[in-house]
Amino acid sequence: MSRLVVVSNRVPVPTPGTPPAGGLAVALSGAMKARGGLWFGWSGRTLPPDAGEPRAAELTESEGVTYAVVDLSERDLDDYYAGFSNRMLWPLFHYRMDLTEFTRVNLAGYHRVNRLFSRLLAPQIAADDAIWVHDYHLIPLAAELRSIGCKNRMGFFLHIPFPPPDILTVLPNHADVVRSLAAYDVVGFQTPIDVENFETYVRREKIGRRLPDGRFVVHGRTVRVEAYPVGIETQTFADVAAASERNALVRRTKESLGDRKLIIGVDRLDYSKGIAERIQAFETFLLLDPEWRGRCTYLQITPKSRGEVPEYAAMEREVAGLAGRINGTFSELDWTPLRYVNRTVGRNALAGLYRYARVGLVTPLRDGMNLVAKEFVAAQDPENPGVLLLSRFAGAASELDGALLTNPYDVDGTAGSIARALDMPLEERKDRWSSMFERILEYDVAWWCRSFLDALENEEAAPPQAGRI
Ligand code: ADQ
Repeated sequence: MSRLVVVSNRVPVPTPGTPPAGGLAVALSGAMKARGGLWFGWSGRTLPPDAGEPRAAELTESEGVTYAVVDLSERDLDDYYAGFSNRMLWPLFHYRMDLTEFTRVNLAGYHRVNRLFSRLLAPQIAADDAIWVHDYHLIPLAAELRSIGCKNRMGFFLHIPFPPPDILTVLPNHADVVRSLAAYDVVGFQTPIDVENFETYVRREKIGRRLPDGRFVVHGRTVRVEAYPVGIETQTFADVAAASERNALVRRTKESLGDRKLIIGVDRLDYSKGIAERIQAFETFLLLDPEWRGRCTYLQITPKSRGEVPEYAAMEREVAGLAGRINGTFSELDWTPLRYVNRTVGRNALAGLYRYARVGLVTPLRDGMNLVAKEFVAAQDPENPGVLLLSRFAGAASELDGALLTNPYDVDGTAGSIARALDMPLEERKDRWSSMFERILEYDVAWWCRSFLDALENEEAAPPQAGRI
């Protein structure tokens, strides 16, 4: 088994006193601990304006894994991260052409940082290392590494949707982006729909074909392109949720609710998550089903994110305005329908709140997978499980067949589904929940990590190389 090199925009360098990293980081660092590994990416820090380019990554060791991080300049971050990654690729890949902003300056910054990463990573790579690159910030990395002679096996996983060709081709440099994907040996998407979109693009643009064994030839390179749906640490999360009765925050929240049913939503403040539409659906539900007023409380836990991108500030105002309107309209002296909380909550408390909730609202307008949906299912009490109301446009919908599926653009329909979820009899709740739980127990984050790495391992190794590159 070769050593594993993971590359991602941010690197979860373990530091004493900080809370443990999420499931993905645990799975990836677990794989690296087993075989030796290096995790490379941005440090999260900015370089002082007069510092020039970093000449080497900063290394730290922990439990057999080396963490190599690079500081980036303000300008690089503006162009590569806030600019091309988060104002072009993120909205476009989430079908939001209206929110994209394409500039040559941002695109140049995107390539500049990918090139910088390749130059700083290359000296750390040994000839037989397997390299696994994560997400849309780093699509060109393999091509950059190959351009300086790196012949290692390289895999790429896209955590967000891969859009259909009519949307992808809105990107002026779409041809380059797909050519860059073809520099990898394995490309992983979240769902079969993403693979289908890739296949349609390849066929329409006449740049390759699918082989009988399922792999693709694109621009003359053979690439395995498959769906590897991301999972969570299902059993661990279920255990944490079951033990959460003792958690002080969960206890206090339960007490404050009395015998009202809890409806919960947990998302980063991001326009892809459909938070505004969801709050509107809750408002419609209160209008159409007045008997539920005073008998349920909707808790929306939403930490702010990407404040440096203007669209996020606009959305923050919109959601806060909606939340205020609902509470102004429907609140009683002793009841507030919506608790809107802009903060993160620790894993234990989160697991306990999911478990206590009767309904989980996961209604993104578009989502690569959505781990909250899986966490909600994992956390339920098998004897009295809650109902997952899930957008058909979340990647998770292709796996979680026991959810109540909803179209988040259909506000009235979603309002009706909230009522249906609250009224659902216990037997139906149990049936729906158990099929979902079985699925996520088998296809957990360890399965995801293992199956991607097996595919990468089994791809024909590039011709051997002497020494380091
Ligand atoms: P995200 O868009 O960040 O991930 P998601 O999959 O839902 O979305 O993961 C969010 C994580 O953050 C969950 O583990 C959740 O528990 C946690 N979280 C959210 N709000 C929180 C809060 N208030 N307090 C504490 N924790 C909170 C991207 C893609 C997804 C894909 C993942 C993984 O957009 O589609 O599922 O990567 O591939």
